Amino acid sequence: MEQTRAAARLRTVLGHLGRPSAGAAIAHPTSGAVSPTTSHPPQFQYTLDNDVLSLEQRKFYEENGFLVIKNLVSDADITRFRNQFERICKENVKPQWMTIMRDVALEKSKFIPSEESVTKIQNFHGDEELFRYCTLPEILKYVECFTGPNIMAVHTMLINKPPDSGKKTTRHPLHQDLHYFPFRPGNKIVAAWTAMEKVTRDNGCLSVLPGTHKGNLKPHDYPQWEGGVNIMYYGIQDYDENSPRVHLEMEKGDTVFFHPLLIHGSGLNKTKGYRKVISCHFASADCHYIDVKGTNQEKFEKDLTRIMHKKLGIPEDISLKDLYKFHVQLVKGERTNL
Ligand SMILES: O=C(O)CCC(=O)C(=O)O
Repeated sequence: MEQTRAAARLRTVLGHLGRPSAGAAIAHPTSGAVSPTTSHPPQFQYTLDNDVLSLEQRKFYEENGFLVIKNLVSDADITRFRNQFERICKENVKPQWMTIMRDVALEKSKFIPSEESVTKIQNFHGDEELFRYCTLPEILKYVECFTGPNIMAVHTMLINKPPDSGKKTTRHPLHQDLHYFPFRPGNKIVAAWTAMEKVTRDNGCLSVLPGTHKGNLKPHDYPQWEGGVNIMYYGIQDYDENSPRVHLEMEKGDTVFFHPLLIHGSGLNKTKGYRKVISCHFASADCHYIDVKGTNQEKFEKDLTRIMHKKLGIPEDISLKDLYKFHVQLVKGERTNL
């Protein structure tokens, strides 16, 4: 019964995405007929009133916790992000505060400064060229539909998923991004994730469990994977196995916006190429900080501050909240709170 309901739900989501089954390319998920209006205006919890999203798009996000906007970021901008990424990997430029990550399967002795040895860069707010992504008007126009007019860029990443070595370490376990954030409410936080090239199931596109943004923040821990797991790749053990999963195959420039409680992850990169995406999490400047001590997020706080201490010399006893206060950046409106 549960499985039948799940299958029906998956059909509905795939119908919205404009494709007949999981694995096929997404058609235009943001277009389509607007549902007939009813005499009672719908009550929305996850999106704000403005004239950017159609009624259908709002309903889709409310119901599923994500929304794909096709062809949002230009080829010219993506080329600029790629070029800057290459300069960073080759160590031609060394932006401040950035964390460079390498796959757990890469042997230290084989390291040479190149794109092939960097799986992810985090916190690129110190790099003017990459940070342009977080200020693009076409991105912020959509972000405002979730956060309102005062917008902070709170976390940035460029992910360069390498070809899998056979150890399956290129998977990203299912997780909720709110686990990493010491501020609330979650409904005023949104991720923008832009494909820098075609992303498919073969090169490890994003997988999402539609509707899970309506649940709570679940306990996260490192999965017990035989080949090892990358640092900070926490996962959820307790999720409904029968929950429908949607693989977001996207073209270069397509952007998905998603809620920080949406359960998502990404698969193995089975190709020989490096799958690149650029991403920023945004939050309303009206959000408030929370203390994560005594919560399931505390382990992450300890891990992160240990790394920041080792790599950047930041005091080890700094709280997650203070770490964020220090690096979040206003990108639109006023810094009211965060
Ligand atoms: O791009 C990916 O592979 C997944 C990224 C992701 O979910 C994350 O870093 O939170």
